[in-house]
Amino acid sequence: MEKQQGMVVSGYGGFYQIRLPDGQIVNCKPRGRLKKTFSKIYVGDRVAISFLPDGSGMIEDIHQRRNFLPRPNIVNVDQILIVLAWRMPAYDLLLLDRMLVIAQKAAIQPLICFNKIDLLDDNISQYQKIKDAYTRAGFSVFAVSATQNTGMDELRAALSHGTTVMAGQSGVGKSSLLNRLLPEENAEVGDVSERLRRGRHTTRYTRILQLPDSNDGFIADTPGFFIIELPADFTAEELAQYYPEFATAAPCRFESCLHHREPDCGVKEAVAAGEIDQDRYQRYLRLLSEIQEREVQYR
Ligand SMILES: Nc1nc2c(ncn2[C@@H]2O[C@H](COP(=O)(O)OP(=O)(O)OP(=O)(O)O)[C@@H](O)[C@H]2O)c(=O)[nH]1
Ligand SMILES: [Mg+2]
Ligand SMILES: [Zn+2]
Repeated sequence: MEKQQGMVVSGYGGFYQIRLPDGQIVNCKPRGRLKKTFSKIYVGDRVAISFLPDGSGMIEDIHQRRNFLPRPNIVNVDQILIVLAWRMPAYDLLLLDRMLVIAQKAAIQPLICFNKIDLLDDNISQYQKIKDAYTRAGFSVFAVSATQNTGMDELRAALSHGTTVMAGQSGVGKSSLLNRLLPEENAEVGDVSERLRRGRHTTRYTRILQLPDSNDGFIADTPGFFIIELPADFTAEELAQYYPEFATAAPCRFESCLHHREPDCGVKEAVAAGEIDQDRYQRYLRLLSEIQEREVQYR
């Protein structure tokens, strides 16, 4: 039987929507035997399907995954656009650092997107300081407003190739950005509770859409979250390797230096000299102690 290759663009209730190379979407069910060999099918999976007489399809094979992102749950992505809001809900830089670390461990290129920049008011220098810290660390930072349609051209250019997944707290404006990028889509947009200052989990399912004027640019909208944890297999020793700016510091005396209590630490010297952002370093210590506490617990 003839098989076709495609990509899982969404899935719920036991059905998966598969996009074929020509753009056609086919509603599919997985073959029973797949459930035994693979625990789950994820959005982003590359699959082979066969057609049933009624026009629906059957997922026959799931191809090897390039990478796996635990949260939001998606596979085979090239970039993660970490979306924060300037206000409502207020940005959380510890959450940002957590996501930057998780993305790098999964070998996914992170991009940082500050949305609701129209709410910046007279805090421009505060924003500039944050932007500088992350830019100097080597990350791309975008400032946009989905509602005012500002900064969207730069963002669009950064998303034109490969698959980008948007991730961030509920209410930061991921679906609003999607609607700017794909004006025909009309994704449901929620409001932010006045009392709690956070979103209401409007988006329920992850789905991948093709960007206009692009052959191979895809964007995924995902449900928001409140908290995110470092994966359980994260070690204290590897954490620093996901802080690119630490690599610019002079070498430490000890090769196993965690840049915390050790003497002759190049990273601490660079922080003291103002070459590495003090706040980023403090948040690094927070994550380090979190991992260390966990390691003690499970030992
Ligand atoms: N002021 C302002 N409000 C915005 C902007 N972008 C989005 N919003 C508002 O923020 C609220 C939440 O937007 P959504 O797009 O639903 O947020 P989301 O990230 O998709 O939320 P979840 O689906 O719950 O994860 C809506 O009321 C939007 O109108 C912006 O640039 N500026
Ligand atoms: Mg949404
Ligand atoms: Zn050190």
